[in-house]
Amino acid sequence: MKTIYSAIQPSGIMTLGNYIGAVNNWRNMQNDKDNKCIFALADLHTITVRQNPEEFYKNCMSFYALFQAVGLDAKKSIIYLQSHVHQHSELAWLLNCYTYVGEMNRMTQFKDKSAKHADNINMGLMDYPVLMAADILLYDTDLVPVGYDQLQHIEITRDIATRVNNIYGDIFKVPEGFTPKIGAKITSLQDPTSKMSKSDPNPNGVISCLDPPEVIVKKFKKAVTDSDTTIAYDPENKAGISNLLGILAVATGKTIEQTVEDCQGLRYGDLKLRVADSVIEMLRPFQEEYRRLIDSKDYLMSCAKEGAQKASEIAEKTLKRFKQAIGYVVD
Ligand code: AQP
Repeated sequence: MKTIYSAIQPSGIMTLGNYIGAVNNWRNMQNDKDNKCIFALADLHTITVRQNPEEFYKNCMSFYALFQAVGLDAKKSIIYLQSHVHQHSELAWLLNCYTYVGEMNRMTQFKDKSAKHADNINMGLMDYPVLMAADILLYDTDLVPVGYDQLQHIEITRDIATRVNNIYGDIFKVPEGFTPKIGAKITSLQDPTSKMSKSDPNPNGVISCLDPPEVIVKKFKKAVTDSDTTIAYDPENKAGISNLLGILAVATGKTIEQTVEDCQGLRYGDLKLRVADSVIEMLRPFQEEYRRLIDSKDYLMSCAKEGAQKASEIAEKTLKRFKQAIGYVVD
């Protein structure tokens, strides 16, 4: 049995990038009976960027409903809010003492986010990967499904775990990262060289999973492509078209090769409409289920509470093991 762990920040509305690069794969992994899956809302990570309290609360509830709407099932997987399981913060503190400032300074996301939020380069922003290492290591995780952007954080998690194990013996399982074949980097529709992000200030670059069909069509119609007319998958030289083909492949469940073949002879404008229609179809059942769930606050809260209890039982065992090894007086 493999333990799969992943998390997502409720830092806005779930994007098509999060859907394709993360939660859609999580659901597939959950449905493999050889996997034990644990999925979290990384709400402690989210405040590394300042949040408006009302919006933050709404986003947390919305993301928890989105998890269920996508098919993550509280009966099959553990699904919880990170802030409900105090062991994450405690292990992050301990791991801080086994992590070097130089390592954190080199993290690409820290550099990017420091540039984006120059007025709020807080310690949490720098410490983000250590909290992420704590998330993963608490559950003796084998595999962490992530997009390309998070692979560096998996590497540092492995480094920290190995460092601790070299000092104290077998404390942590050293996890592997896992990226999907297609969709590990869905890019902005307005800047196809950068990742589609929840916090992108340009709304036309981002498809929100809750966008209504007419908005999805409008955004795809405006997608930046190139001045060529050939339909080919070549992320380096034809980033915009390749992004559209990747999205279409996932939305239709076909391979990239098959998708490219199917689209030969289409004009760019027609390709954009085809992608929009497929995305609308892919998201339709998910959006309907979301609308059904979002008003069932008591139900969502009871699932979240149950998830946190299950997570906490596992997390406590790992934390205790590590504290004992360090020499803490543990009851
Ligand atoms: N564009 C993307 N393509 C593929 N995968 C993506 N992921 C995020 N964007 C894309 C994957 O989604 C998971 C959760 O990400 P996150 O919300 O925890 O953090 P993030 O990567 O910082 O996401 P955003 O949308 O860019 O958030 P903001 O704008 O708040 O920083 C991860 O597995 C990630 O790889």
